[in-house]
This record gives sequence, structure tokens and C-alpha cells, in this order.
Amino acid sequence: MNKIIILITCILIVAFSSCSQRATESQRWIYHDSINYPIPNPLVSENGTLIRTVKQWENIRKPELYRLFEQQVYGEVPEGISVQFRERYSSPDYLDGRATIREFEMLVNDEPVPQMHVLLFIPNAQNGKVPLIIGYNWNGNHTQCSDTMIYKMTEEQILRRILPRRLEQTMERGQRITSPSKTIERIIDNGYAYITACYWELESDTRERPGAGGVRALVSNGQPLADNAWGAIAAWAWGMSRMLDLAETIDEIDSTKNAVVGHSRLGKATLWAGASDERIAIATSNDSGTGGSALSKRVSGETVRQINERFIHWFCRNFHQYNDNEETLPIDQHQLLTLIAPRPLYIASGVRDLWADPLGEYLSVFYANPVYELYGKQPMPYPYTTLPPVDTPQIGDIAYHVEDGGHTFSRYDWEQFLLFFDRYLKNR
Ligand code: GTR
Repeated sequence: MNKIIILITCILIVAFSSCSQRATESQRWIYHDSINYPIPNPLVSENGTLIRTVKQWENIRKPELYRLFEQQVYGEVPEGISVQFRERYSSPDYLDGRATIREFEMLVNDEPVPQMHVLLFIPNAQNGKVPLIIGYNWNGNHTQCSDTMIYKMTEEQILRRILPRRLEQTMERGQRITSPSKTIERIIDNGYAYITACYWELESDTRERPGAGGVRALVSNGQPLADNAWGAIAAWAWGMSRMLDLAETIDEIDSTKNAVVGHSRLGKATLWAGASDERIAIATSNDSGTGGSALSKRVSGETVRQINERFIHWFCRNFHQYNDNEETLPIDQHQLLTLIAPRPLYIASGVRDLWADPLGEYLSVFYANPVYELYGKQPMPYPYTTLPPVDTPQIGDIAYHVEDGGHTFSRYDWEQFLLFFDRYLKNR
């Protein structure tokens, strides 16, 4: 009889402890002196469940947060887009034979004009399949590679995608390079393949003519986009996933070992790509600021209104309701980082890049730590809510550094990212 009572008690205890626990009102928010507004606790669900296990996180909280970011910030990618790749050029002799280059046209929804040109560098000296780094370029593939066969957009094509006033600058910066890019050379010599495309070839980056000459207008047949439809950042993130699709078909690459890299607006895109596509193995962002890794509710540096007014095409229209209204946002950017957990993530800032709010970028990492810990991963180790010392990387499975610089993707940033990739992507 006693044994039966003990058994029933045990069953009741197990049943009770597995029941979801409710959070108190104050547990829903994280309060801290260095933030003007409380920010939402990633580990409390909308209906007040305290998230204590990976299972609860993955079944309840993570999908809920993903949906909020998708519907309120970046916008939803339409279903059923068809994509095909066609090789247009290859050469096995790049960098004195150290790399093979291959360039592909990406065709969307059977439209005959390519929507994006994707350039791939593969190291020739390989010992098995190589890992991959995915990153957009700013001025065209021909600025990444000194081979003159690489595709170069015409002035007319450029004008369909960026502002006339950026044309001159783009043409100037977009001169064909005559010697190979040092960064790409370093990537290749480190044993990585590298895949790149010009982000505004895929989706235009113009304020005045949102959607002009981009994949969003093509897919919607020029129809106006809904308030929750994808903004340009979501389109660029989607393009990174398509580059990964292509890499999956390349024999020399182990596409499961990959990392996305991006600076500033492209750092916003890499974070959303990492959150939306679980195949992305490592995400990084440099100086990604507002709408990237910086907390919006701090209202420091660029505000939600400022970014939405200057770049009306970047986010979905729903995000504009938070202009001067950050406190009503149901999420904040630390929760974007939690959507990438448990995969490795590295956020970098520049200490003088106040427009991107380095402290807000750092605090996002700090407040994303508990989700990495829930998975048993190594958190970012710096234990304070003040910026860590400059040029002193804080490396966990979620990592952070603030460099002694401004709004640039420096050699220092690259070096730290490459060391971080080596930890996870190199066969040892
Ligand atoms: C700035 C913008 C930032 C950042 C940056 C960039 O002007 O305010 O949000 O994205 O541009 O992409 O270079």
C-alpha cells in the first residue's frame, strides 16, 4: 500500500513540475539603469509561460518571436518563388592557380533577365570539402575579382536599382579592380570558399522608388505590397539563402559548414537570414545598428523613425507604426539574436560608431545570453552591462567585440570573425 502511495506521489510531482509555470508581471520585463525602457524577457511567452526547457523554447517561444519579427519588422517572403541558376563563366586559374572562380546567373520565376549574378571562389588546394563564407558586396562582382570576364552592370541597369546620385560614386568605386581583393585572398588562403553577389542587383536600394528593379516587384508583378510583406532587408536575407542553395550543389563545398558575414545594412540582413534559415551555421554582423543588433527601446543613435524615414523600403510597413513609439514594440533586437541560438553568433561594434549605438548592440548580446545558456552553450563571458574594453573579444558561442574605430568593416573585424569560424568550421 505504501509503495502505491509513494508511486502516486511521484507521478503527481513529475506531472506538477512539467506543468508550465507562469511568470509574474515583473518577470516579463528586464529592467536596467542603462536602458530607458524595460525590454521584453526572451524567456517569457506571450501568454506568460516561463520558458525553462529547450523544448518549451522551440515549441512555444521561438516560433512566437519569429512570427513577431516577421510580421512587425522585416516582413514575410511570398511563397512559391522559383529560382534557377545558370553558369555563365568559370576559370580554374585565379590567384595564380590558387582558386577557381565560377559565376552564375540567378533566374527568378522564369524571368529571362537574371535577378542576381553570384560569384563563387573555391580554393584549389583542398583536403576534402571546404567550408563556405557567404557575404554580399557593395559595388558589383567585378569589384571583387580582377578577372575581366566577371559581369559588370551597365549604367542603365545600375540606375534601375540605386539612386542617380549614387551612380557616380558607384561607378567610381565600382571600377574593375586590377589586383585581387586582399580580403578574398585571405579567405581563400585560409581554406574557405567564398560566395558573393551585389546586394542591390537583387533588390534595389532606393528610397524614392521602392521596389524598382528588384525581386520584390518582380514577384508581386508590380502590385503594391501588403503592410506585412517583405522589405528590402528580408529580400537580401532571402538572397543569402539562395546563395546557400547554390553552394549545396557544388561538390567541392561542405555547405553545412558555412557562415554569413555582413556590415551595417547587410549586417541587419545577415541576422535576419540567420534567424530565418536554420541551415545557416554561423551568423555575424558588424556595426549593424538599428534594426540589426542594437536595442530599439534604448532610443540611442539612429531611432526607428529616422531609419524608417530615410530608408522606407528596408522594413515592412508595419514597422513604421513604431516610429517615435519604440516602447510599444512587442519585441526588441536581443530577441532577434536568440532566434539564432544555439548556432554560433558573433556581433561586432565600433566604439565611435554612435549612430549604430555600440552599447545597444552589446546589450543585445548580453540579454540574449540566457537562451544560449538554456541550450547549454557558452555565453558571452563579459558579466557587466557596460561596454567591454575595446579590441578585447568576448568569446563564447555567442561572441562580441567593440573595436577602437568607427563605422567600418576593418581588417581587425575580419580577423576576429575568421578565428571564430575556424573554431567551428575547420576539420581538426
Ligand atoms: C546608415 C544607416 C544605418 C546603416 C548604414 C549602412 O546611414 O542609418 O542604419 O545601415 O547606413 O548600411 O551603411
